[in-house]
Amino acid sequence: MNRLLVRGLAALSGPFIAAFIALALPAVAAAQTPLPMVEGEVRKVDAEAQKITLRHGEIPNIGMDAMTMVFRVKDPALLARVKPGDKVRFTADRVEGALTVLSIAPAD
Ligand SMILES: [Cu+2]
Repeated sequence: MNRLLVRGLAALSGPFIAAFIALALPAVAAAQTPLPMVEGEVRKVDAEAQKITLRHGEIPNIGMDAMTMVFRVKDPALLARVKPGDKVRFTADRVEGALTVLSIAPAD
């Protein structure tokens, strides 16, 4: 490699690394911010379609008021823990454009 190119790369890599860290840190912080727990009641479970119908309270992180609606479920194993009529607490977020339940458990 010619010397000029090596010097050029060395000069660029410092700012590049700083920019990378500046961009990556907020993403890490965002990923670690816990989603708010939402109260709900299971209306229907469709394990085959990986969907669940929930009557839910307000979901502040996606700006949604209380209603009954169908969600996708991130992991079908979540559906084994709940059945229609159960009072639950869950987290939901928009994943690839679809409103998706990321965690769910029977309420105490
Ligand atoms: Cu809703």
